[in-house]
Amino acid sequence: MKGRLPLAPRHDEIDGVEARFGMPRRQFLQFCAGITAMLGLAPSAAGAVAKALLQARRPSVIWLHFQECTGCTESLLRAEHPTLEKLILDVISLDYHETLMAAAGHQAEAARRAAMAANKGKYILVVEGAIPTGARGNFCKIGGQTAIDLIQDCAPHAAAVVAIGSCASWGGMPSTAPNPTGASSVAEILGRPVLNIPGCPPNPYNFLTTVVHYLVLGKLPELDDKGRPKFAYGRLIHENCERRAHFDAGRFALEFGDEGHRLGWCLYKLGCKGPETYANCPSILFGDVGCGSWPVGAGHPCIGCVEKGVGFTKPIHALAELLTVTPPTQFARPAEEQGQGGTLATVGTVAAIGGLAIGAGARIARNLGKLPDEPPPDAGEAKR
Ligand code: FSX
Ligand code: SF4
Ligand code: F3S
Repeated sequence: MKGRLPLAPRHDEIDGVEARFGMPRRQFLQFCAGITAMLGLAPSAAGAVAKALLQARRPSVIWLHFQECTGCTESLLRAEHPTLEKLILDVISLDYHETLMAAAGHQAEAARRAAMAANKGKYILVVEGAIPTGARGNFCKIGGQTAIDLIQDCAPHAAAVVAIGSCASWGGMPSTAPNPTGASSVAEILGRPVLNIPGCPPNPYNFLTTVVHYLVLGKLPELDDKGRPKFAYGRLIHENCERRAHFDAGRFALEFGDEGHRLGWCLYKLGCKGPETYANCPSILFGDVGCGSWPVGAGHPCIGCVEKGVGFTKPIHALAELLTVTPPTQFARPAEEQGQGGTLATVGTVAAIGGLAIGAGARIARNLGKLPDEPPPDAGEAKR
């Protein structure tokens, strides 16, 4: 089905949806409409999304760890809905992950080889962490193989290679000057582009939405010239920031704790790298705790952790390059309550992944119920 949307499901295919996903058929179709919007598809593609989710392929995923802090995995584990466990059980088959698997030593290595052999050409290879190239790669060895050898073993037979986190995407923190280990990105080791999901750590929903795109459309999302999904890294943080109106009005915090800082003014003069960093942090937020849960929202300048040449490269309090000075035509609201546990966007992703996930049904339905063309929530919903 690569590149082509499947047809909408037949009535009899949807009939079992309540038993399978624990939600009425109408809610399921609402979920699919939300997912379709998240993926940037035309509303008419919602039927195709429904069909793809019902078919529920579970691609094998092999997840390698190298030079990093395991924050990428931790951020997925802290994604409240769905939890990584649900992601594993419902949508992907996580066949090798050193942090999470029970197996160890030779058993673990055997599990990786078995998964690769059984899913040759079909598995998704996810790499977390940079790859040390100094000392002939000997700074990082797992099961007797260097990180370089492991990547070169696993990548050729993968359907897709995903570099998760800034370390794997472009070297990240381990590559900070003077980069004593020669920390390099996955793309540099393979000598070809891969799909990058940078961030230190990356927002878990950007990974989850990428997986959903792959499941629904049978291909990876459209990428920018740095290999990043455009749905997540297509706009400057500065264009979506809730403090942008202060920037344009010339109202800046000049010191941590000064009046401007306490009043929530722009952090540009404290070194905020939002004007030269492309990411959706202000839109999808972190940790599912609602309004303000992103670095700038918490009062700290963005350090450009996702952006090669900015994060871990420029001094944190150096002024950012202004890639655009044109004010946006619409400003983000200075503060926006996001409801209990996530934006509509994140909820759309939740629907996509775990449609599926126990307990997500009511929450997603409630949020989709806020769409303008939906009927008002019933009394039971309104009380929640
Ligand atoms: Fe850590 Fe991942 Fe940063 Fe790197 O995230 S959060 S050091 S991007 O590879 O574990
Ligand atoms: Fe927001 Fe930073 Fe831009 Fe100021 S400089 S508007 S704090 S992104
Ligand atoms: Fe990183 Fe800046 Fe987003 S520091 S998490 S890119 S706001």
